Amino acid sequence: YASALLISDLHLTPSMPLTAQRFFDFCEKDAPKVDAVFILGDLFEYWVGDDAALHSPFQQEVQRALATLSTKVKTYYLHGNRDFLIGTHFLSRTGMTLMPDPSKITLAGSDYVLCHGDSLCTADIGYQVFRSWVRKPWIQKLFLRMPLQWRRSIANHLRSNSGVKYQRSIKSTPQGAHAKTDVTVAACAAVLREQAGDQLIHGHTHLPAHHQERLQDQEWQRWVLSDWDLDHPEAVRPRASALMIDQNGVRYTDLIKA
Ligand code: OKV
Ligand code: MN
Repeated sequence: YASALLISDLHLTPSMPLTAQRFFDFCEKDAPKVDAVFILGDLFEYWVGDDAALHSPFQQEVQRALATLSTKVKTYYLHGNRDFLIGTHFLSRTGMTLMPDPSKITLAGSDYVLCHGDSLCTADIGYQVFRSWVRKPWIQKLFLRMPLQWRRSIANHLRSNSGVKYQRSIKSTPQGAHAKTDVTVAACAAVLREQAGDQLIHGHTHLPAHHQERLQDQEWQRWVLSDWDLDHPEAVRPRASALMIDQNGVRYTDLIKA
């Protein structure tokens, strides 16, 4: 593709209407200007199965926006740590193509390795244990066979527990909340070596920045995507940006000003 927009971590939920509205505008106005759109996970705040979307007017609305967008540009999605249960039904209803995490793609003549980013946070042992369980296919099959109300209730329990843990880790980490939950240099080096790449793009950490990094004789560039939050302007400056890749290279585009 000659031009592409990459986004992640919108964490869409009906309780964040301004963020959702910015996404609908993105689908209508920003995204149709490029050849391909890549959603690198955590499009939704939670996902307990494609069948739940049938009962949610909000998820239906997001589905419709993506389906319309997919008729205009190529749309790709890879799983995040929250919406990893998005399955073939939702994908086919939106017209998005599922990419494995990680994936290497060529954009405007350069190769980029794309992933959500949670698999790179190898210092967060607690999360990696959680991840290794919920990503097991047999565990997912069991979960998806449960009645929808059970799944919602398990999800609500896990979500409220993880909030408590996250608040504690902020208080107990002197060098900042992100020390343990950021990606590690070793994990980035490993995924780039496996994929034979030297340009990495991911989300998840909500720390948008361009990094030039090295480990021994390996050197690479890394771009971190921003999360989206237009619904808490007093707590944190409203933010939403995308990464634009075209013949001019890679750049962040602020979707608040735009
Ligand atoms: C997603 C996270 C909640 C982090 C549960 C098996 C289990 C799937 C699930 C339930 C939760 C996704 C699907 C959600 C991510 C949280 C809290 C913390 C750190 C099982 C398979 F447990 F029954 F075996 N889940 N949901 N978290 O609400 O979207 O990533 S979720
Ligand atoms: Mn994430």
